Amino acid sequence: MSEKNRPEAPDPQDFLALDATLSAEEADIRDTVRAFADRELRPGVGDWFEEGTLPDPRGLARAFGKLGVLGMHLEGYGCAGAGAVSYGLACRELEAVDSGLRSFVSVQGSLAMFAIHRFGSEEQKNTWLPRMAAGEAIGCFGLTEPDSGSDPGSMRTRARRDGSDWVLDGTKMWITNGSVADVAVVWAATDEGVRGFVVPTDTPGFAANTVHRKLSLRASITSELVLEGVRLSGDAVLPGSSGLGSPLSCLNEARYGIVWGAVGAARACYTATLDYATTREQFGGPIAGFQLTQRKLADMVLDVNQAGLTAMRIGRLKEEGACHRNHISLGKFGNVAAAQRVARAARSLHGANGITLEYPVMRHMVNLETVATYEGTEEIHALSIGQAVTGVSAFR
Ligand code: TGC
Ligand code: FAD
Repeated sequence: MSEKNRPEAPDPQDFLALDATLSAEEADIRDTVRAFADRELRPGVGDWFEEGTLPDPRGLARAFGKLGVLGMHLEGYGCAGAGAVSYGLACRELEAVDSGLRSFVSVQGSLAMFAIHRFGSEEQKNTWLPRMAAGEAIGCFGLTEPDSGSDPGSMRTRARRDGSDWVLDGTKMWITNGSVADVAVVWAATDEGVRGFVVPTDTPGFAANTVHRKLSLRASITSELVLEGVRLSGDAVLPGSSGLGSPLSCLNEARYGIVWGAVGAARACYTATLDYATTREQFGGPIAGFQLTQRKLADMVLDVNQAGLTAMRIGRLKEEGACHRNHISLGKFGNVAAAQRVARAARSLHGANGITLEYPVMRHMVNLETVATYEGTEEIHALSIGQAVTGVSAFR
């Protein structure tokens, strides 16, 4: 067998040469999103995190819209119709800057837009999707409640019929972009089971309150949604939605983005550490020269590359139409844990500098606490995998 393609040494930034398997179009999307992230996001993100907000969410939405990443994996209605790996690469490059920025794109495209695209009427799709794809309208996705997180089936938000109208009452909690959204996709219990509703946020009775004092995902807006007698016309319901499986199928899309995003956060921490360890000197030489440091770097390389392989495999399965939701659970479960290990090691190798916002590592480390919690906690995905391999549910 010819070895003419054998490199002198593996590329420290892509040890398993995974990106060499990308098509030209996928590599182009990666480069375009990476260049945008370096130019438009990276310079400001430390300040946004410190301030605990996104200073210009509407400008950011429009910039993401122009870049073409909002609902980029959806077909029609102004969406790019990109492949699963291309969408994953966009998530990876955005989360290499900050999990909160990938979240912005995930919630808009994989949750709010996906729900309308999958379950909406033609009128709902035409009204909202082109504007959301362009970043002219911001969407949010309200499933979680103060007392219903991992167990969304216990939700108390209720939609009742009143003549031809629907009336919604309840509270949603921890809703990304809730207080800057133009439209909320709200999931509510009805006499026919759980259904989704398209709620313009200027509807009387709808209010959103921003959650303050977060110690994680600070470059992201998180809100409580309060619905008090929110009266909607009969056509506000997502006609295709039926039962808890409907919102859960949207989660698969966003979880898939996290599978890739976690690789980006891990890679960013590893890259920063490699740079730091080769330049920081103690005991007369670079700390990269110590055996204990090299062990940590080797563990990071392993985690980043194994997570990358997992993401790529799940992406290709998705493109083949062969991806099961438990494949995504495995990816979310494994890749977020891998990113957390990398971020913690990265923080320790940065010493005191590692606790500041001058370096990205602790910001990623604390963001990953949210990433491990939302879209199904580590325990929920472990139980999903356990159920898949044993056939026994241990949720209750
Ligand atoms: P269970 O009886 O198992 O299921 C009810 C129905 O749903 C179906 N189903 C799914 N369908 C599609 N995709 C999935 N992932 C599905 N999981 C279940 C299931 O087949 C069943 O269908 P049917 O036809 O038989 O009725 O429901 P359960 O009450 O036992 O709960 C199962 C569990 C725990 C796995 C589920 O509730 C769960 O995933 N909990 C975690 C909740 C969660 O992830 N919330 C995320 C909220 S959104 C968010 O966090 C956004 S963060 C922002 C960002 O992404 O950046
Ligand atoms: P709980 O469900 O109360 O869980 C607490 C602990 O109990 C966890 O460790 C959990 O794993 C464990 N646990 C629960 N059940 C079991 C079990 N059966 N077996 C073993 N352990 C169990 N939601 C939205 O709908 N839309 C959004 O846009 C959104 N954005 C978010 C943004 C941020 C910054 C955060 C932090 C959360 C967001 N969420 C959003 C909510 C998120 O999905 C929930 O926080 C998550 O599903 C967990 O729910 P919980 O916080 O109520 O924890």
